[in-house]
Order: sequence, then structure tokens, then C-alpha cells
Amino acid sequence: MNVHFEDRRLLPIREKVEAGLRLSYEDAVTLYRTNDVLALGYMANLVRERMHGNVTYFNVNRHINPTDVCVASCRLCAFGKQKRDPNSYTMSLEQVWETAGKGWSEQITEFHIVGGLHPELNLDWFCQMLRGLKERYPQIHLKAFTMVEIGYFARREKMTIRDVLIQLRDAGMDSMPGGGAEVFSERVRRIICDHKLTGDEWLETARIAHELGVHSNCTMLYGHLENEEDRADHLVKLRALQDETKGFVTFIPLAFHPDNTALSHIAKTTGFDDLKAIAVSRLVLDNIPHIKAYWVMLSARIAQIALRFGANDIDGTVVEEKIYHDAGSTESQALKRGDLLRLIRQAGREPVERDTLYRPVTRTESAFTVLV
Ligand code: V47
Repeated sequence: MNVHFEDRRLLPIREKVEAGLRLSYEDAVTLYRTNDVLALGYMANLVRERMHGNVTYFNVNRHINPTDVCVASCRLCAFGKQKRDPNSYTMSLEQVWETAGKGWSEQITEFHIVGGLHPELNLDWFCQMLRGLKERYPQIHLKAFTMVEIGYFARREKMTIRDVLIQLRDAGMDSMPGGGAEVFSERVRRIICDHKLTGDEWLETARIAHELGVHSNCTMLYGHLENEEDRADHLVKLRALQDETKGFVTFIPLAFHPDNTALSHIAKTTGFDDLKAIAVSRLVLDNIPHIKAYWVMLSARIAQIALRFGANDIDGTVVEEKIYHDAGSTESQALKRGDLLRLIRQAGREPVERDTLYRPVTRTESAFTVLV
């Protein structure tokens, strides 16, 4: 294709991309530094179409956040609260099970469950939560707990990461979301999430989960104090682990939302940054099958454009979202299945509803009518 590359530094990278060769750490830094966003889009779209053709995936899911009480007080976060904060909340087990059933639950294929690091809820409570969900909603996939929560449970219960993961898996945890990775750079972590596990610990927890047959997603939080080298390093580390385990399903670049956080002086990311983040991840993460444009975080408008910049998934119906809305998101908390279909179709892509592990979901005509 005859695409004009304004930034000549990208030409050797273009050759590699067209030949299907792996990009280096230095290439990743160059890609993050360029302003030639059309060239990035061209290359990322080439890879995206090579891997997925015209298909764009979405799912019908519901987020559940059992508590926002968190002992960690990360500067990047507006969601976590101290237990004594009158605005904090903690659901009872019955409330978690009841919340799960609200909304368009009869069509939902996935519960996405994450929460704060609560000082009093023990591992047994979370195992009961999972078992209760499985009893009530046996067909729904439970994508639950970030690597950070697993690390906390292990510390709190004086257990190994492996044993915590085994207990949760046996209680019904089917896979894990990708949150909490932030950026692996220790220099940045010391400022934005001081009390969280280290980057190496995040990766090691993911490795153990994958070894136990539990797939997970992975993320990178960008748009705060990190530089291009930190971003490139993060992607290359995820890619190296994926070479070993093949356990990551989807990568989700997450734009930092500064409102109501201790870093509220930092400017919000721009559409330009967001499209770059999607495109570079598609180009560097050659072994991670899916790149998600999470519409809650990007806005439905940018997420739609991202489907031409490397993304092949737009996430799901979500229903109730707290992490980004506590940090100033004005995007709606839910999209109906019909909204997702329209966004994808109007980007000229073919929508395919998937389950968490990307098996296509077929709907009967009557179920379809209820949802559109
Ligand atoms: O773990 C917290 C990040 C994550 C802020 O796996 C913030 O399918 C921006 O991981 N601004 C939660 N980001 C979201 C997440 C996710 C979302 C959708 C799909 C999947 C998936 C995973 O959001 C947190 C943290 O890394 N975060 N606070 C903030 N102020």
C-alpha cells in the first residue's frame, strides 16, 4: 500500500512489520516518540487485520466491585477508600450475589470482579463469594481478582501465591482480569502505587496463574509519570512472559484519569496519546492475541476509531463502573448490546459476540430481540 511516512525513522520499522518480524525495545521507544500517528495506524491496522481480519469482538458482561475499602492508598487511584471513610462501602455476600443479578443478567456471559484490599475480608470470604455466584449463575464465567489482590491475600493469610490461586480456582475463579500492572518501572511505582506489589511480583503472580491453567489479561497504565522507555520496557516484559506461558489473552492499555486522585495536577491524556497507546501495543505485543479498546476508559468515540488503529475488541456492556467514574470519567457506565453493535458496524467492522476466552456466542432470535 502506498502510505506516506512523514517520520523517516519509522521506515525500518515498517519493513519489519510488513515482513512479520519482531520489533525491539528500541523500536518500541521510537514508536512512542513519533507524532506520525497515521503511519502508526497504518502499521497497527496491518497487523490487526492479518490476525483478525475485519472481526471486532465484544461481550455481554457485568462489573462487580464488592468493596472500595483498600489498605493501599495508591496515589493513582480515586476508587480505594479507608475503612473509616463514611463514603466507603463493603457489600455483604448476599449483596454481591444480588448485585450480580441486576441489569441484563440473563444474557451475561461474564462477571468481572475486582475490589480494594480490605483489611478484614479473608480468603474464605472470597471463596464463599465465588461459590455462591457459581451456585446462582452456573453458566457465567468468573473473571476475578487482579494479581495485586492475590498478592495481598497471600500476605494476609501467610500462604504462597500458588496456594491462594489454587483455592480461588477451585472455588470458581475461571480467569483473571489484567489490572494492577500499572507500569513495571520501580521509579514510577514508588510514586504512583508505593504499597503495591512490585512489577516483578506482578509478573511472577501472572506466571504462576498461567502455570495453573488460569488465563489472564494484562494492562499498562499510561499518561502519568512514566516516559517512553518505561512504556517500552513494560511491553517487552509482558511479551517475554507470554513467550513462556502463552497465558495472556488480551492486553488493555489504560489511560490515567487524574480527577480525585493525589495526582490530580497531571493533565488528562489526549486522543492522540490514546490511539498511539493502542497502536504501539498491537505492534510490539506480537504474541498476545487481542488488544482491547476499553470504551469506558477511552470514551466510545475514541474506542471506535481505535478499531482502525490496532484494537480488535471493545470490551462489553459493563453495566456498573466505579474505578473510572470515581476518577472523573463522564462516560456512561453501561452500553447495551445494540450500542456496541452499532459502534462496531459504523467503524466498518464485523461485530462478533464472544465469551471471556473468545469463543463466539450464538444467540437465539428471541434473546437477540430482548437485547437490541
Ligand atoms: O487495576 C486505577 C487502573 C485498573 C485509575 O482485564 C486507573 O478485561 C486510570 O484493569 N485512572 C482497573 N486507571 C481496570 C482494569 C480493566 C478494565 C477493563 C477490562 C479489564 C480486563 C481490566 O484501572 C486498575 C488500575 O490499573 N486504575 N485507578 C485511574 N485513576
